[in-house]
This record gives sequence, C-alpha cells and structure tokens, in this order.
Amino acid sequence: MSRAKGVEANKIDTLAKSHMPALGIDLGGTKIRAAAVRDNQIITESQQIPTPDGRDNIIDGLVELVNKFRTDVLAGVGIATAGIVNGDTGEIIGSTGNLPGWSGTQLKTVMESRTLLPVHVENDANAAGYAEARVTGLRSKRCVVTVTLGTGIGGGIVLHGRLFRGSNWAAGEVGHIKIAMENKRLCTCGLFDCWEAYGSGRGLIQTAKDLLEGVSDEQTPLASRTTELTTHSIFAASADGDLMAQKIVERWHEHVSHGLVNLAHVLNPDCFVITGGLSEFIDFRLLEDMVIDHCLPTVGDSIEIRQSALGGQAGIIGAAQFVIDELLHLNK
Ligand code: BMX
Ligand code: ZN
Repeated sequence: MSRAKGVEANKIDTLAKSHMPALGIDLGGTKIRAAAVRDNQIITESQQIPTPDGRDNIIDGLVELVNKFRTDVLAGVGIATAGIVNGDTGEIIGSTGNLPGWSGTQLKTVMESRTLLPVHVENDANAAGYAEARVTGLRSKRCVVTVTLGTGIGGGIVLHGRLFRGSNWAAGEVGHIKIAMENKRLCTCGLFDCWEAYGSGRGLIQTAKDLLEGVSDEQTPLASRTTELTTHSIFAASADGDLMAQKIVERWHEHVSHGLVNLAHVLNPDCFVITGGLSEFIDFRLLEDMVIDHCLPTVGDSIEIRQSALGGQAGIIGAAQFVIDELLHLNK
C-alpha cells in the first residue's frame, strides 16, 4: 500500500473506532462498576463487583469485568481510579492511605496486556469532571470545577473543555488544600488540616465526634453512639429534626464551603459541580450563601454551585469518553 493510502486507511480506522462504544470502569474503595458508553451516555446495563483487597486481586477483578462485556465491540477501556495518575503511561504515581499500596501500579500496561484492548487510566474526579463539563449548558464554559464528596474529596478542573492536569498530573487534588492552621486533623495523605480531613465522609464523622464531646444522651441519641457513627446515621438524625445532628451537618457545610471559597479565588470558575456519594445531602442554597459570604464581591457575584447532572455515572462516562477522545486526539 502507498504511504498516502496507508494514512487514509488509518484515518478511516480511527473514525470507525470513534463511533464504537468504549467501556467505562469506576474503581472505588468499596465497589468496581462498569458499563459501555457512547456519545456521553451509558448504553448497557452496568455490572459491578465488590472491590477486592490488594493490587493483584483488584486487577483480576477489572479483567473479570472487561470480560463480561466481550460480546460488545469496544474501542477500548477507560478506568477512573482514586489516586494521582500519569495520563500518558497510565501509572498510578501517587495515592493516599485511602488506597494503600496502589501507588506504583502500571495499570495501563498490565490491563492492555491482559485484555488486548487500548486502555486509558484517569483519576476518578478528573474523569467525573470531564463528563460533567460536557453536559448541555456547560460545554461552552471557560472553567468548570467538579468536586467529588465521598470517602475523600477529589477535583476535576476543565478549562475550555480540556482537563487541566498541571505539571505532574496532580492538578485537581483539591482534597489536600489546607483549610485550618491548628495541625488538628491528620489527613490520610499524612498532612494536617487538609480540606478532605473536614469535608469528606470521614471528616464529617470526626466533626460529629468533636461536637458530641460532653453532650448527653438527652440532648441527642447520637451522643451514646459515637463509636458507631456513620454519615448516614448523622444525616438521618438531622432529617428527623435532631438539633445536635443539624448543627453537625451545618458545620460540615461550613467546612465544604471553605475549600470552595479558596478554589473560587484561584480559579474564578463559571461553575462548581458537586458530585460523589455525599452530594445528595448538600443544601445547595445554604452552601452557596456560605461561599458568597466569604468571597470578594467580584468573585462571589459569579458563583454558581450545581448538583451533578450525571450522579453516580459521571466517573464511568468520563473514563470511557477519554478513550474515544484519545483516538480523536481531542484532549491533547
Ligand atoms: C483522595 C485521593 C484523590 C481522589 C479523592 C477522591 C487517593 C487514593 N485519593 O484525595 O486522588 O480523587 O480522594 O476519592 O490518593 P474517593 O475515594 O472519595 O472517590
Ligand atoms: Zn491530605
């Protein structure tokens, strides 16, 4: 074949693959979920397995999930995972104690050799942010910052439709901006007073324990259950009218607002999108008021905080969309 014909054939191949679905996988601390995605939409039933313990078992679990979709023709596999990911090599180059032993995993190389499919690996919040920034109404924005509130706090910064990765892939690790100065709360990353140590699920439980110290059972039934507190028990008590629980939830909103205020002054985004398991418990009006109260007027005037449009599917959709966009060289 002549060189010109070879180039043409490659273009046609790329175009054909870009119309195929890609498999998106969201690797979380408790479960791994996967579904096929085309044009920013999930097009199959999703499949899930509990996250196994240890690096090798997690990789076996990922391969098992890919094999469940072997009947579909796939352009490739996108994996969204917590941790700092080199988007070129697909290596996990940093990880907090939330995923012990994950750093150093050559995830792309291992998965490509085991599945014989192109694989793209991305930080979970980056993947979620990439998907959220593509939904109607946000595509044309200059700066969309997605914040995931869950086990940790993650961030995805999309500038003019492209994910901003920083000099060493760690842009958007917003969970580790410092929001206090007392060296009071140790974060799972080893630093003190990170946003994540206050605004994540783990942070909320610690806030509850702090505020419940010295509180009697008559004031709130939560007082005698501090060892078995969960985020759900705190939100349930708050919804039931428990005044102490409401105070804890309000304090958590303040903590969440502190990180947003800092990000707002650095990035002046068009919009914050809040996603992750805890986002359904956010009172958006209260949060927006708290953020605006602590912003310079020019920054506060343009603050918009939205609930996620894609909910729990954002990581899967974003990871898969990366595979397609890589084929088209759209995010380079
Ligand atoms: C942590 C960090 C981020 C991640 C964020 C949200 C690790 C293992 N995790 O800050 O990379 O994006 O948590 O993670 O280093 P999640 O577990 O709450 O989804
Ligand atoms: Zn930290």
